[in-house]
Amino acid sequence: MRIGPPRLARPGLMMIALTTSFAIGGAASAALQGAVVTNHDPFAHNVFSQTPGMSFDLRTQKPGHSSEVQFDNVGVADVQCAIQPQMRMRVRVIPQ
Ligand SMILES: [Cu+2]
Repeated sequence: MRIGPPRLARPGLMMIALTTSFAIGGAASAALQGAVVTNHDPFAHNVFSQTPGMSFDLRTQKPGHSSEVQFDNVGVADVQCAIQPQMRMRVRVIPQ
């Protein structure tokens, strides 16, 4: 798993917006290439996954900040926020 600042959006790159919709649990699909996670809330988030083979930790993301996660494996990652544990979602990583 590689994490870094987002580069230019490109085809196959999933955009995940952190908003209250994340809080009710949801699912998203990301191409194997990865996803850009942007915090659209007025407070911080810390999104992570401990799913084996797909784990990552974006650490504290302030409002308006974006990070890119690049996945090395296909599968389903259980994603959660360390600051608001009720925020959960699943990201299905598919071959591009
Ligand atoms: Cu959060």
